[in-house]
Amino acid sequence: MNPSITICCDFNQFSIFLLVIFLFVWRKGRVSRRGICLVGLCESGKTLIFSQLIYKKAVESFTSMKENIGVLDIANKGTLKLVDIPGHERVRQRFFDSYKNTARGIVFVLDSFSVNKDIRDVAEYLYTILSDPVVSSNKPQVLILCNKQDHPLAKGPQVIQSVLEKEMNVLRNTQTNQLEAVAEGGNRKSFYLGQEGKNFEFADIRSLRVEFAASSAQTEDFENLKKWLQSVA
Ligand SMILES: Nc1nc2c(ncn2[C@@H]2O[C@H](COP(=O)(O)OP(=O)(O)OP(=O)(O)O)[C@@H](O)[C@H]2O)c(=O)[nH]1
Ligand SMILES: [Mg+2]
Repeated sequence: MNPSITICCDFNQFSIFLLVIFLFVWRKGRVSRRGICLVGLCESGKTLIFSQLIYKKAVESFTSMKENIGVLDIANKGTLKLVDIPGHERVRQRFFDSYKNTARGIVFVLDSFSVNKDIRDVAEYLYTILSDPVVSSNKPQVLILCNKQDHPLAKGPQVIQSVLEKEMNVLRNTQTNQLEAVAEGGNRKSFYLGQEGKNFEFADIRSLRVEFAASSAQTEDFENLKKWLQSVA
């Protein structure tokens, strides 16, 4: 046989071998990630959601300063590890850094009544999470949970999505301008959330699937959240 053909075959077999190894390691990493991180500003309702889902009852909660961890049984899909991350600005990044690598999903909880007032803080925290290098690399599914829907003046998920997209757009422009000013020789930092040349939309974040849903921890309305958990598990 022609030696060059032999080398070519060996090379092809070696590439397939590498691809199989890569797929195996990638799938194993994804399968072994069973965490669901509950994140969001203080008072958005994370701990009440956590206690309703894990203990099936409301426990009186105060501003959390440490995480809560519990196990969720998902029908026919095994278990997920639910982690309630405190929303306090001083500690939330530290706790998120400890659990983000294990996240199969991230539930970003917001208060649908106070969202307009807090829109800058909500958008900043969400932006930090979505542009986190570990998040963009592991690609957990993301649910933006519009909680406190029982409040008579609560905004619905569609309205919240559009307000949040506008705010994220402003934030992205500010951050991009800052990066351009700081970068040496005008070199832009490569990471960009969404699509360049158009206004920010969640659907344009190619590496992440971001969905919106409504809930009320007060009235135990978790229908959408439970459907999402079932699909993620
Ligand atoms: N009306 C209403 N109140 C809610 C709902 N969810 C939570 N709350 C109330 O909002 C307050 C804050 O809820 P927590 O669950 O402690 O908020 P948290 O997100 O854990 O806050 P941090 O621990 O500070 O990050 C509590 O008084 C809850 O009872 C809801 O769906 N509807
Ligand atoms: Mg809490």
